[in-house]
Amino acid sequence: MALVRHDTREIQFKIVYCGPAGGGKTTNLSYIHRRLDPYARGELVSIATEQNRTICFDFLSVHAVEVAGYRTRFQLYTAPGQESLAETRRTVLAGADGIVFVADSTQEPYGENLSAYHGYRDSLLRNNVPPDRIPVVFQYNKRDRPGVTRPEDFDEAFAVRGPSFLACATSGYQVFATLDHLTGEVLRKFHASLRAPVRHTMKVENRDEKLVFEGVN
Ligand SMILES: Nc1nc2c(ncn2[C@@H]2O[C@H](COP(=O)(O)OP(=O)(O)OP(=O)(O)O)[C@@H](O)[C@H]2O)c(=O)[nH]1
Ligand SMILES: [Mg+2]
Repeated sequence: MALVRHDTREIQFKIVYCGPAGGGKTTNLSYIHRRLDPYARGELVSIATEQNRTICFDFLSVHAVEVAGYRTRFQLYTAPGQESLAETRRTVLAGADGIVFVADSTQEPYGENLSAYHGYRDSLLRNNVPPDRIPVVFQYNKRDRPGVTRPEDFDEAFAVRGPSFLACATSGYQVFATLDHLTGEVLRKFHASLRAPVRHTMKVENRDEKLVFEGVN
């Protein structure tokens, strides 16, 4: 749920990256952190084991342009993918405004990918949030690997209605495109709730790939 702070004139949105363990959620956030100028983001906080498996969450705050005189900030989290961490996942998902679902293209669609899909939806339900009310974008990651799952098979398994993104998080391919799409959906939903018109585009500038929103009114 968007947090509007009238004292600091700031609107915060929470985005949670979900998906199977080892699918590339942390790698998405690391890339975003690496490519954004420090003025446009905070530090990347990761709570992980020595093997870099997320045991609690990763967190990165990203600044965007003003909306109606308010600064906007996207708080990016990853929820841990490991099966045993369902309770932690539910806590991380509390108050989410949008979901990036990172599927592992080296795995078949109906195994761990599908159980991770049901896992995040169950967690939302247990937080009393109908999963279909929250904007979600699907990213099929690790497309650089051989013998990957066909996108159509993922689309069918997850009953995807909107666009899905074929990505390689290690090189950054489609990482910002995925986030751009979701933040657009989140802002549109927020403005619809205010009943105000909005035109949104997120511009990836030059090679620095700064996160900038344009034309939001
Ligand atoms: N080849 C390839 N490897 C990737 C890609 N994205 C991530 N990886 C690798 O996959 C492994 C797991 O990535 P993570 O980002 O830690 O996965 P995660 O989803 O955060 O996993 P959990 O924290 O356990 O839920 C790492 O060794 C990454 O370098 C990709 O696009 N291509
Ligand atoms: Mg991780």
